[in-house]
Amino acid sequence: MKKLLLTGFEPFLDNPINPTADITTELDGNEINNYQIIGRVLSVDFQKSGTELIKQIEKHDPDAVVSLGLAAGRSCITPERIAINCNDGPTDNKGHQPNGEKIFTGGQDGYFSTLPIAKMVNKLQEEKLPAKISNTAGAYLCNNVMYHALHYFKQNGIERQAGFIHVPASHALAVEKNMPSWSQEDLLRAVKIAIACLS
Ligand code: PCA
Repeated sequence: MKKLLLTGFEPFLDNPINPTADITTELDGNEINNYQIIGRVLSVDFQKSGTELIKQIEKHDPDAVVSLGLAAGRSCITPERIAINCNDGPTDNKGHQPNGEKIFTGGQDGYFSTLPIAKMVNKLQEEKLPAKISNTAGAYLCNNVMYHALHYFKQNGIERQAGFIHVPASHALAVEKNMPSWSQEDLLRAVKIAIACLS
């Protein structure tokens, strides 16, 4: 049995719910596609999130790492193509305001996802779930943890499937915010389909 580290995030900014935390918690301990899932919820904290992820990678030595995050306002499931060496965006949950600084001084500018992102999109569409590849994960914590994982594997000469998938708001989150939303059940189904695409 292979191991998959699946991460989500705690709520942040004006989002009192983060559907990725529930997906991750729900799938923890499940088996999909011959992967034993280790589900963990990460902080939204520029000082901590990346380190939390790397600690879990070092602890479990997973065969694949799939990180999930909320992209409030997006209408599709969006596997991310690239992570960039930059922290920017609004204040995090600890009040830290990034200002375009590098995540790792001397780190390469970007890393491409090593997840089968095209296969994931095709499979989701086949299952009638809207999906498309995203060419930017932004520069906030989602980009930050994606960069951390890919940088870690590259620095250590390890070839692993690793990357990030942004998901839309759940109905529970969107109900007062006038934004596109999915049922939590469909979000969960989409993540299971994406996991089934891992080799
Ligand atoms: N989404 C944010 C950070 C946490 C989350 O779920 C992002 O897109 O960077």
